[in-house]
Amino acid sequence: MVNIVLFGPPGAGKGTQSENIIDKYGLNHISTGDLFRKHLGEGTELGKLAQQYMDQGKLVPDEVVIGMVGDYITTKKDAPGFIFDGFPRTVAQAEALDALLEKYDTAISCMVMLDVPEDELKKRLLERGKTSGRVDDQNEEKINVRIQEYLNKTLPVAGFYASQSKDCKINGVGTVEEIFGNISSALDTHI
Ligand code: B4P
Repeated sequence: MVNIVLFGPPGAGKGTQSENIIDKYGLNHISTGDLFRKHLGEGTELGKLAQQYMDQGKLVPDEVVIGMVGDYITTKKDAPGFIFDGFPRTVAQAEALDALLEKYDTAISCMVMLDVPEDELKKRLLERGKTSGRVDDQNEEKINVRIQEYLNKTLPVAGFYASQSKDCKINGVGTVEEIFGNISSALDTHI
C-alpha cells in the first residue's frame, strides 16, 4: 500500500492537489473536511457536533476525527492506498493514524507539505468564500482563527513526520500544474 499525507495550512491547495494525485496514483481519498461537510449536509449528530467547531474556524476534537477516519478505513481496507487530505491535524491524530495503519500491516509512505505564505492563504480563502457558501471562508476573523489553530496545533505534525524522515516540502505558490509537477517528482522518488 502507498499512503500519502497531504499537509499544509488552510487554503494551501490540499483539496486541489488531491484530485491530481488521485488521478495519477489511483489512491483512495480521505478528506476529513469533506467528510464533516457530508455529515453536516445530511444533518447527522456528528455533522452537528463538527459544525460548532468548523464555523468558528476551530479544529474538531481529536476523538471525533479519529473515530470517523477509523470507521472510513475499515470500509475501504482493500484499497491500493490512501491519500489523507487535511488529516492528521494534531500530533495525537498522527499517532492514532500510525496505530490504525499498523493494524493493516501498512504505514505512511510520505508526507507532502505545501508551503504557502499567510497573505496568499488569506487571499485564496476570501476569494473562495465569495462562491463556496462555506461560513469558515467568509470573513477574515475566522480565517485568522484557522491559521492560528494551524500554527499552534497542526504545525507540530510536520516535526512528527520529519522525525520519521517522511517529510517532503513543496512550494505551494505557482500554477496548479507546476505545483503538481513538483509533487509528482517528489512522490516518484519517495514511494
Ligand atoms: P478542510 O476542508 O480540510 O479545508 P481547507 O484547509 O480549507 O483547505 P485546502 O488546503 O484543501 O484548500 P483548497 O485546495 O480547497 O478543513 C475545513 C475545516 O474542517 C477545518 O478548519 C476544521 O474545522 C475541520 N477539520 C478538517 N479536518 C480536520 C481534522 N483532521 N481535525 C480537526 N478538524 C478538522 O484551496 C483553497 C483555495 O485556493 C481554493 O479556492 C483553490 O481554488 C485555491 N487554490 C488552490 N491552489 C491554488 C494555486 N496554486 N494558486 C491559486 N489558488 C489556488
